[in-house]
Amino acid sequence: MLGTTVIEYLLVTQKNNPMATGAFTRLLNGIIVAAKVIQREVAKAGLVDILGYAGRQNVQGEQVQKLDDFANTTMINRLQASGEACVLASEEVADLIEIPPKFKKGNYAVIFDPLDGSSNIDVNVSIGTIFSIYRRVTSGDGDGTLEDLLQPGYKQAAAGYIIYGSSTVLVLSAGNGVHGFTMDPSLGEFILSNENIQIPERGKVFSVNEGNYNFWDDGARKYVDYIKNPAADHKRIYSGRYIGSLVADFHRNLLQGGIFLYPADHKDPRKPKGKLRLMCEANPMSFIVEQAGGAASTGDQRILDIVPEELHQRVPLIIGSKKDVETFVDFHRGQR
Ligand code: AHM
Ligand code: MG
Repeated sequence: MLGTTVIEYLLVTQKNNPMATGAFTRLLNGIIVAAKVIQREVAKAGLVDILGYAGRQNVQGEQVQKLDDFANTTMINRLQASGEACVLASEEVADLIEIPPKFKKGNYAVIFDPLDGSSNIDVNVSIGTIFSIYRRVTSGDGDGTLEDLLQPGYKQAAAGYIIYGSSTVLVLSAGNGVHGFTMDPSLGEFILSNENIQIPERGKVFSVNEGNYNFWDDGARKYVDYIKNPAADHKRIYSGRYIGSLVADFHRNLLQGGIFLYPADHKDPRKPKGKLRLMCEANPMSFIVEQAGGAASTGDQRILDIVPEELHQRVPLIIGSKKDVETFVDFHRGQR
């Protein structure tokens, strides 16, 4: 029997919401269509040498775009055309992105990372699209502003990601749990596959770039030493699993339990707060993990409480099973 498609699921779950007007579903549909288009191109990525190099012409005489540029343009075009967004922002674009006058402006502000982990494309490792959705806070039905985007993460109306892996999976939360939908390639539809995902309270996996060990603060170093010490009081043997692609590392830990860390390091003085971006990476993942019963922290503060100051600010990210994140925080505060 054919399962429930993501749009059917959204329509059913919103049926009892008196505020539901279909606007959110139309916005989400824009992202879903973009994801299908990006997925199709990702699947062909290895053929780029045959079909043509980025920035050159392919055999049909068309200009070949780099895959991350293509993903960015696709997300922008579909969201602008949805008629439900008032302003957009992307990891790939320095300033906010307006909605052209020919399109209706809606009540949502969306910020996204069109193709996260794109340095992994050439080696066939899973990559993903991450998105974060806010309700507009400026009044009227004109252009949205930075104010609509720079809201703390706990105010997100919804967040999600699409992982282009051995299958393509959409993971979504609109504040009522976390649900996974797997693409059936023969239908081109995302079908409900993981309803109400709950992350285990404690995991057995830690995901971190240990190459940065000598650049971390004491707390992060001591935590990683502790987790690797079989004689420590956790009485577990943790496995190290680091793909180096946030969506892939996060997705595995969400389903199986574990902790992902990108702590602050002093490797690059221009990035004193680690590598990952608050608005388009940390916030959406933190919204999802909390909805699944997990936690996300900088070590000092809950990620979702941070009041953003700029679109592209970076933040240390410690995210995953609740008890594992709590233990990290204890080490970070010098309480262990
Ligand atoms: P990107 O947005 O430039 O692709 O960088 C983000 C990626 C994440 O997917 C991943 O968690 C991280 O960078 C890995 O960084 P590192 O190679 O420093 O371990
Ligand atoms: Mg990214």
